Amino acid sequence: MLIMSKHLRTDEVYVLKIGGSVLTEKGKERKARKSAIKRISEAIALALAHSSRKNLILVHGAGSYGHPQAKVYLESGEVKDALITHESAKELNRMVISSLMEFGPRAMPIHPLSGVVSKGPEIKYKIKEQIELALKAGIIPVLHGDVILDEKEGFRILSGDQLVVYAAKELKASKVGVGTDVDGVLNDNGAVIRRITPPEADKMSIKGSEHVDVTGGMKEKVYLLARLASQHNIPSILFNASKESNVYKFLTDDENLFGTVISV
Ligand code: IP8
Repeated sequence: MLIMSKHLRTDEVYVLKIGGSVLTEKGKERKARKSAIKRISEAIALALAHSSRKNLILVHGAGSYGHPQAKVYLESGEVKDALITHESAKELNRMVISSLMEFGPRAMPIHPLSGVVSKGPEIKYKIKEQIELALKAGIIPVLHGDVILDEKEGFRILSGDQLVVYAAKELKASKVGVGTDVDGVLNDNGAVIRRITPPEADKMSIKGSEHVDVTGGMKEKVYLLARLASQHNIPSILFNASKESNVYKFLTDDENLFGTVISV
């Protein structure tokens, strides 16, 4: 656990997303995996302490605290259902933050509903300064998949993956990690593809999730991360955050972290 990379630089910005399938039971409604939340918070605390890494932006998915509720909203179009989705996603966010604080790191929420809007095809993010100032103050900003106000349609869904791409781009991240409950992107034989370049990503057929997933699952992740690599030269790694020590490995630049790297 204490082995650190020789190349570690502490001023770089890392963006880490933990998927809702890791933090919650996705087949149920509002069911958290408390032990996973605790394990990941502890891994983050240890990695930050061991590496003196300062700039971590954490994003989490909504899992069973967002997808079933968002599906209800998308079917009903009722404002009430959109707000229930938001409240529910916030509940998971609160659990993540409390758990992090118990292990030491200071963490604060940034709720997309309060700082991101959608206008036509464009998403307008007004959260850059909050993220920057939080990092400057030594606080981990914790963002999450949410509903956001839309100019025409009332609300729309903003995924944690979109937030990852935004934050990585705006804060010039040097590394992005996306932890899910699988070992990486799988090929048709179920084996992990170790590296995907943007042109390869465009040609791939990727299987979807077996649970309710209103934001596109693995396919959308690969698409978004491939664009992050091709347009901004920011590499990412998709790895299994349900496995002990992978989050720690990501944050401490352990070269043995197994997963799918998406890079140019
Ligand atoms: O879990 C989804 O975010 P994701 C957000 O990152 C909602 O895909 C509200 C379903």
